[in-house]
Amino acid sequence: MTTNPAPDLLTRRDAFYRELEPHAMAALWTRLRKLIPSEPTPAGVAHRWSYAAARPYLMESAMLISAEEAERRVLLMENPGLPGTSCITSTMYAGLQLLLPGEVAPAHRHTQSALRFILEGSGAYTAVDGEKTYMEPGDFVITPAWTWHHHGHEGNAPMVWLDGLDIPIVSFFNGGFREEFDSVVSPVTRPAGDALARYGTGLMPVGYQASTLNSPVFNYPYARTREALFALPHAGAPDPHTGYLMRYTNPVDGGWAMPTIATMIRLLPTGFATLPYRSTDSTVFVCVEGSGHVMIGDQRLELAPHDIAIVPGWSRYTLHASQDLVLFSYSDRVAQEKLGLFREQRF
Ligand code: 1HN
Repeated sequence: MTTNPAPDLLTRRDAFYRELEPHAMAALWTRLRKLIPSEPTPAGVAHRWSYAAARPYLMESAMLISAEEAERRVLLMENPGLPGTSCITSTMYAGLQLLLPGEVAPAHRHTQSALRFILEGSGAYTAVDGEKTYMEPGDFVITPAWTWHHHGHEGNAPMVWLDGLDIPIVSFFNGGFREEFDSVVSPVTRPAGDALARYGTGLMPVGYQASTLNSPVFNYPYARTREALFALPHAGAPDPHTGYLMRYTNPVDGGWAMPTIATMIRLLPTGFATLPYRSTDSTVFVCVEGSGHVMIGDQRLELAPHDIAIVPGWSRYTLHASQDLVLFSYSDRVAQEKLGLFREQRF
C-alpha cells in the first residue's frame, strides 16, 4: 500500500521513533521488509580453495607447532564474505587438519558435532566414544556431539582430512560446551571395526536401542561408497539436476547420518553437466576424485581432487564433469528439513 503522509505527520513519526529508542522498543513497520525478506539473500560468497595451493601451508604449519601443542593442528577456511567468523558458511565450519606419524591430538569433547572427510594418508585413527577407526582417503567419519575423541597416527606419511563442524549452529543457540580429558588419550573399550560389523552391513543387533541422534556407524569407508556410486550408471541415467546423488544414512531409522549436518556424495560421469538448481542450504563441496567445475552465475570454480568449494544458499548453480567427478558435500539441510525450512528449485 502506498500513501503519501503529510510532512507534519512524517516529522511526528520520526519523533515518535526516537522516543521509543531509550525504552528498547521500535516500530515494526519501519523494519518489516528487512526482518522478513521475500526470499533469502545468499550469505557469504562462492569460493574455492585449491588443495594444491593450501597443502604447502599445512605442511609448513607442522614446522611451527606439534599436533599436541596446537590441540588440533588445523588451517581453517573462512568464507571471504564472512570475515572474522572463522566459518565457511553462515552455519558450517571447515578446516584442514594435519597429523604426522607418531603424533597424537589430545582427547576432548564438545557439544559441536564434527565430521571428518579423509583427503590423504593412511595409518591414522580417530578414537570416538571408546572405539578406534582407522581412516583411509574418501572415508566419512562422524564425531557425535559430546563424545570423547582423540586422534593418533601409526602410519608413516602425513595424514590430512577435512573437519566439518556445526559451530555456527551451536553458537546461534549459545549451546557451546567443551571439556579436556584428564589424559592425552581417552580409553578404548571396543575393537576397531566393531560398529561397522554391528550396524553397517544391513544387519542390526536384535533389541538395539539407539542412544544417540547419530548413526551408530561412525566410519563409512570409501571402498564401499565408491563401489555403490560406480554401480549406479549401470542401472539408469543420472538425475538431470543433481547427478547420481546419494546421502549417508543412519541405519536405525533411514534418516540422515548426523542430526545437524547433512552429508552426501555424488558421481557425475565424464562429460555430464547438471541443469541449474538451487536450494536453501549453503553447501560445502569436496572433490574426492576426477575433475570438473561448478558455475554459479558467471563465476566458474575449478574442481580438482581435494579442492573445496562453497555454493551459498539459494544461488543457482550447475556442476560439470570433465573426468568422472566424485563430490562429497555437507550442509545444514538436515536441520532445515526438521524445522520445515528447506526449499529447492529445479530449472
Ligand atoms: C575439533 O575438536 C577437531 O576433534 C577439529 O579434530 C576441529 C574445530 C573447532 C572446534 C573443535 C577435532 C575443530 C574442533
